Amino acid sequence: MTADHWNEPSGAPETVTRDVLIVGGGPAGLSAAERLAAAGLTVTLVDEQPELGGQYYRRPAPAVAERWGDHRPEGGALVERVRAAGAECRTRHTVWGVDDDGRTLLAVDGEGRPVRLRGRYLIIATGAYERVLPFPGWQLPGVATPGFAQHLAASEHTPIGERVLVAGSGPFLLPVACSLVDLGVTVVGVAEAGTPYRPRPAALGALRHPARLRELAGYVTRLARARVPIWQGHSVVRAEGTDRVSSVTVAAVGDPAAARTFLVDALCVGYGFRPQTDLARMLGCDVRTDAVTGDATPVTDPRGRTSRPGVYVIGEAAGIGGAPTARARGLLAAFDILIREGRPPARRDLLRAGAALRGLARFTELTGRLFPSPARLTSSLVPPLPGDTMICRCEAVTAREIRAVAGEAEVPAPVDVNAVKARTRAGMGPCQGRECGVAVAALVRSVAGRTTDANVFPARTPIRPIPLRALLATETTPETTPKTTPGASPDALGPATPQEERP
Ligand SMILES: Cc1cc2nc3c(=O)[nH]c(=O)nc-3n(C[C@H](O)[C@@H](O)[C@H](O)COP(=O)(O)OP(=O)(O)OC[C@H]3O[C@@H](n4cnc5c(N)ncnc54)[C@H](O)[C@@H]3O)c2cc1C
Repeated sequence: MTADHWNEPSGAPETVTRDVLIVGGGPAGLSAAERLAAAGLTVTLVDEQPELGGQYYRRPAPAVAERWGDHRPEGGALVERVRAAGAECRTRHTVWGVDDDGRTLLAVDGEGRPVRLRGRYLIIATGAYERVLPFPGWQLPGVATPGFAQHLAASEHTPIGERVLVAGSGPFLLPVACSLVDLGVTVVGVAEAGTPYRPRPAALGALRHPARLRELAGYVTRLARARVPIWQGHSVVRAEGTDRVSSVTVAAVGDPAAARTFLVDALCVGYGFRPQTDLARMLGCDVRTDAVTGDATPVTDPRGRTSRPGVYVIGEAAGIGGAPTARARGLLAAFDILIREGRPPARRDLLRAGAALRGLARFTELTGRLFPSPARLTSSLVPPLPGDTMICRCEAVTAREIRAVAGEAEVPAPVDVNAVKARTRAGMGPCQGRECGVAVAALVRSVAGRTTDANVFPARTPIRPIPLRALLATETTPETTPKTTPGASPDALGPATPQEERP
């Protein structure tokens, strides 16, 4: 919550009731909205950003679009189709919690006014977070994530620095390095913690995806032309600088002695993405821990159905797979709702969408085999971190402090990560542990004899900072006229999981 908003007007409270309520206007949410609105259902799509598009279809700033063009015009076209189909699009609307009834979403608009959102169906399409792992010096200005560098490049045509090192793991690192090269940046190297590009039998599966192979060859060729080395099996050991990062040391994973230091003015480090599941967890949808990634992932079927009837989780919020997978998941969820509403799509469309999702899933599986498992990377990179490494950047909590609390005899095993949070303040800052939660859990597990039953901190209200007045006004919000289709079938949302059982 933000105290500086205390005196701002919260305005007239409002309750929005629709056939379908979609949170997240990225490829997944937009694809679902287009089909559902075109079929005549009342649809409201909310997104906290000023423009729809999500991460992949992020709209360039108008001045950038005018001068440099739109890097993904198909995204703009999709947004136009969603609006033309009649979906109500509410940007600058941040969903921050779930009401006690377990089904009404609590949001705040761009002016700080509270808005309550209800749908006979709820679709959660909130996307992903970047996976970050701490290292000494990661709190320095100039250290960012590859996704942030890509945003600056795509929407602002602005390089994150002049001499940049890109590091971490995952297929996203190479396109980010290419975007930087295209902006004239000196990319000193790409440090990939795994060895995905080394020839081996598992890589033969890539031959079944020629378009992806061509894309990869394109990145590698562009980087080779710009003389950007790709160091496989290497990760960042530390970043140094006074008022901002000025050098970064990279070493072979597991062999810090063989280290090299590079002068930089920016460093981008990320280990791929992980699903953003706070809302799904607060709605009481079942989640499971993914064995490969270690992430809490909502249990969904290919149509996006969750354990709660009428609640769907789609796109990267349901599992990482890239923008085409996010779109396919959005489409399948829309088709499922249309079938339930007695407005089935053409059988041909249904079969095509199912086949597309299966094909994309095969590529995602292959990627998972070629790149190191995020769970393994976390447990190899985090435990050896020096004691003075800042783990929670918001609250300045070090690895030493977390180990000390986790190791105390009176803290019972399995260690509750919330107990560590309460004692150290790790995870209590504005990001609510989204950045450090994975590392805190890994550190707890690294303390002799300690285990933890959670891989991240549980989702807590509010999931985003909100004005205090919006919180107070939520108590008194009157019901306003619902807008659902005439003769609509009864509420698809099943009974809410009791509040006390919701995480
Ligand atoms: C920082 C970042 C940068 C990325 N850049 C790229 C890229 O350049 N190229 C690429 O191929 N992939 C990129 N990805 C991966 C990306 O997630 C795509 O695969 C794709 O955009 C996923 O689509 P989606 O619809 O599932 O989610 P997204 O596109 O992420 O859309 C989710 C939307 O939900 C909104 N949202 C989330 N929580 C709330 C809330 N509480 N209230 C209201 N709105 C909310 C967000 O504002 C966002 O617009 C990036 C991911 C991240 C996290």
